[in-house]
Amino acid sequence: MKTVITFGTFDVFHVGHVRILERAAALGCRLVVGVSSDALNFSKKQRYPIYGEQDRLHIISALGCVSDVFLEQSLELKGQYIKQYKADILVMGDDWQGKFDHYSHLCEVVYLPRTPSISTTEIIEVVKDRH
Ligand code: C2G
Repeated sequence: MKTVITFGTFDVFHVGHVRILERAAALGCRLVVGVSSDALNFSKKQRYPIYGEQDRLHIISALGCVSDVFLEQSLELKGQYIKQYKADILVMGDDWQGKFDHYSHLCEVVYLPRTPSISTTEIIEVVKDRH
């Protein structure tokens, strides 16, 4: 009866995103997803996502493997979100390997391998090159 939590921007939703969500969901019985807000993205990457936060929330909440979604307003609030949603496991892709180990006093922290050869940044570059 474990609750799993994960975080991400999930901009220009692709198969790498769906695969990590499916694998995260398989670790428990309930998957909660924190979707990074537009403002959080701007502060991290100095650009806004292609899809706005309401559309990204809508896409993630429509997935069968996802039980609950919320907007992640700050990277520093992860501990609070873990407690609020009573998460037993925090899942992130291994591009974040080691970065969230300090939450291991609150829940188990698991890094899953990223799906190779696909990323939002590469998709944006391919689309740009075609124009
Ligand atoms: N991912 C993956 N395989 C890919 C691309 C992404 O498994 N080919 C995973 C990432 O490792 C991450 C999740 O999909 O766990 C979401 O990826 P991003 O949208 O790029 O998330 P990011 O901007 O890194 O935001 O609080 C942390 C941030 O919100 C994470």
